[in-house]
Amino acid sequence: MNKECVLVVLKPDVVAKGLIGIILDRFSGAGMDLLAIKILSVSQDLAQRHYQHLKEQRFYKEIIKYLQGKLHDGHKAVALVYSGKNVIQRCRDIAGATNPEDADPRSIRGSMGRITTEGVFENLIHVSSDRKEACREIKLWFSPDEISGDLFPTRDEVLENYKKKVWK
Ligand code: IDP
Ligand code: MG
Repeated sequence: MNKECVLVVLKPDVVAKGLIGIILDRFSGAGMDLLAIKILSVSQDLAQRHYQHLKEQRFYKEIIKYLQGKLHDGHKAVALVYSGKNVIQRCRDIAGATNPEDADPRSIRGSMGRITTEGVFENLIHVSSDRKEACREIKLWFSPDEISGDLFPTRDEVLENYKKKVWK
């Protein structure tokens, strides 16, 4: 299979529990290229757009809160882009099944995830499901200048009256 890319998000429970290092270690040993990484507060708009296809699910409201850090003291999330051969399936294998109780016990979700008493799958990480979703999600979470290399085509846009924070 050709080279592909994937969005991985460490959800706010990872940051709250101090597990960033141990989880990134599972990926860094797997020989993939890290193209982008950032820590961010996930807005409601980003969370809703990310999970737009799950709008009808009974757990939708909870996962929107979960991704925003509202279940974990407002903690941030960490977003990453990896590229490599067959990287989507490899990252999904490292993550494990959606339900932490069904996940391989050696996977991230199987070894560190939990189901809350409210029924939320606190499964620690998001991994894109296929190439199309990976492309949509990477463009949603990152701007072109946050990613090293030319992953997708870009165009130049001149913005007038554009307000931006700069260093004092
Ligand atoms: P995935 O993250 O393994 O791709 P999706 O079906 O895309 O799974 O669901 C997105 C997220 O919604 C999951 O990671 C999990 O946090 C949550 N979720 C999925 N199914 C359930 C469920 O049956 N109960 C509670 N939460 C769920
Ligand atoms: Mg999914």
